[in-house]
Amino acid sequence: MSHYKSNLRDIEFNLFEVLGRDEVLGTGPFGEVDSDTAREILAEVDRMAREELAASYEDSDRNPPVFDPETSTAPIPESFKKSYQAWMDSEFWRLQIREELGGTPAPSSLVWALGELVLGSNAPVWMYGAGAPFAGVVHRNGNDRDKRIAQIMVERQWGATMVLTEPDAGSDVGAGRAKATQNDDGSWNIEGVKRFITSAEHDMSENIMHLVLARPVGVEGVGGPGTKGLSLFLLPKYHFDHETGELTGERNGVYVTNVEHKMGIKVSNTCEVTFGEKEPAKGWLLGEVHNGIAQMFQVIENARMMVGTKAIATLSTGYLNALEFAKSRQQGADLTQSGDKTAPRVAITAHPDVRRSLMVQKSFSEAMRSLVFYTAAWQDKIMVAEHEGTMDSEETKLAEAVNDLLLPIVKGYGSERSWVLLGTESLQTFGGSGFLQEYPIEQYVRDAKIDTLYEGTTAIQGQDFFFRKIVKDQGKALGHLAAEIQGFIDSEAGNGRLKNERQLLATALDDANAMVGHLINDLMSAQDEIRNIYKVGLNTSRLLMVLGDVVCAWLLLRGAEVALEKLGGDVPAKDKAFYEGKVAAAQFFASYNLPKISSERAIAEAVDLSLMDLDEAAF
Ligand code: ST9
Ligand code: FAD
Repeated sequence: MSHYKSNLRDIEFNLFEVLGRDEVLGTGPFGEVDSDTAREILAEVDRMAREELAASYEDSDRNPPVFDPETSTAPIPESFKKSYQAWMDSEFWRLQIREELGGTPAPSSLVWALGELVLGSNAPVWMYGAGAPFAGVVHRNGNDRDKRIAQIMVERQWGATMVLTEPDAGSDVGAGRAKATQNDDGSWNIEGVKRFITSAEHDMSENIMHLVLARPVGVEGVGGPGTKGLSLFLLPKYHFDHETGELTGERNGVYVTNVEHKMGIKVSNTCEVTFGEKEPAKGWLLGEVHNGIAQMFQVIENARMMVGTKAIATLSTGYLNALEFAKSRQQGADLTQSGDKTAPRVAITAHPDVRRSLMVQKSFSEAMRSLVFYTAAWQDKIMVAEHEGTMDSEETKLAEAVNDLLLPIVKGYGSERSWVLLGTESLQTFGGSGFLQEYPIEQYVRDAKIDTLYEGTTAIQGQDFFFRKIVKDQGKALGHLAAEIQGFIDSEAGNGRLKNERQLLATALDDANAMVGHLINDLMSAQDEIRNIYKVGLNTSRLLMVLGDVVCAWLLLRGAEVALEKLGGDVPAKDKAFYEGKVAAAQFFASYNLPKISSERAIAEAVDLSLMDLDEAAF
């Protein structure tokens, strides 16, 4: 039986009933993927996720790859290879890339819907299979040489990696010391050690292309301190003919020198990579321009979306597993009959606290699914604009800014809420059984923890959210989002049925706006008293979580509005239960979470410098 329980009905509800993706499917850049095709693809990937992709989830955790220092290899277990091959053979990964690279462009919203299914069933399949979208970044930023390399990467289905982190440069990427020296033929030699590099070694493709950040030396005007002094180099594991793609048989001096032993996602090789120790590690400067951090952020933005989607997908399957267990587990009598020792035993779904827990799981997983698809719908706009050549329009700039604003919520809020709830609610629903390896939940908890760490920890997401996405943007994207939420509050949405919830949302939005104002005041006051910036730093993660709650509540309530409209007409019994569930989840989420935001505001406003004044010895 599959560990993975998908929620295709809710995915389709978001895509088609709430976000109206029929409008973009089959049009403009997405001419080849119309709504019917999209539904067929979703159905097939849903099946594949539950069957072939999920099949190796447990085995590849219990029998993970083992690093052999003699050969610098870490072969992937056969069970996982089959899942990976099923995904690659399906060719659906081509929906992520442009036609010049052999792709069939599909809207981002559809891609992340497929992403949810793959990431929820076996996330490393998606990660190992990301060579083609990596090639997309090479193609977009490359010169003619690089564009051909990108084509080869796709044609030959090579793996790819993003190589930023070093032992002393994690969150602080700009502290990286790996250096690049130019050769006479224009290529570069890289020297240094990188740490924690995903997919840097495996035996599922003939070659692996590493996208490496390193600091050029000896060239005037480049290679300065910090992230801006980093350039992006393409380094293959094996050298190849740049025209035909054939491997020359010559090994490049990029070697994996260790594979980490991890808490979760064990089949995803996390590697130490040493450059230029045995033989020169030779690479090429992407696009022949020194613009490494900006180029790498094109990868990072996609990967942050991926991490948030992975976390949320895991919470969703965690919830559905917990729900199935709860329906069949009999324990105790109904609370109304607790005085009667002979009363019949009931399924635990009858107990109020279990119901509360199940609805917490349902409402958060559905809210955050809406968050992913809503964000992706903004990405659809950007793709359409690229196709139409309207990237400079005000509308597109707004779409880019709103997408940027939402990304740290998807990644930071999505991963924090998912990882915590998987432990405190999904696993808890199973009682002691949840602690056992007989059920998938303990692996979910282990596999989801990483989502709050890589691609920028939650602290980094909070800072990115406030300093870059709100302050640097001068509040434009946030203002737009707040106006959309206000419009919903002021509407008659829900025909009286959502009045109370719209009121709760109004108070929460006021509190969130006040918090933003408070942080901005603290930031301004730092111009006179620099230590006041600490007050901002004490509140950025809090602000991220608060805005996450507000946006999620709003998105669930929008879904509830649609569900209520449907319930007003003729609906089949199965759909009736689904729509009633949508309304219940939205109402629960609003009443369970939104009132807490006033307290968060009070806490934020009360923050002072006492914590920063405290001697470290007192901790
Ligand atoms: C990692 C990988 O953890 C984990 C999983 C791997 C799985 C791989 C497979 C799947 C991936 C699939 C991807 C396929 C690709 C598909 C693409 C398809 C389209 N947004 O604020 P400043 C830039 S990897 C955009 O001064 P500091 C910007 O250029 C390791 N750009 O920062 C900016 O210049 P300007 C992940 C941004 O103080 C410049 O950076 N590691 C953004 O110098 C400097 O900005 C991390 O994530 C942004 N949000 O450096 C590190 N932010 O301002 C986390 C910055 O002129 N640490 N830029 O525009 C940070 O993010 C730090 O805040 C820092 C600070 C390093 C940026
Ligand atoms: P540190 O940066 O040392 O952070 C330690 C703690 O301090 C964290 O809680 C952090 O939030 C906090 N902190 C640090 N700086 C600040 C600050 N300025 N303000 C507030 N708090 C701060 N990297 C790659 O380049 N490529 C990969 O493919 C890749 N894959 C990975 C896979 C796995 C399984 C893991 C574990 C890591 C991977 N990484 C990868 C690295 C990952 O991105 C880093 O681990 C992450 O960015 C954090 O860096 P760090 O571990 O050095 O922690």
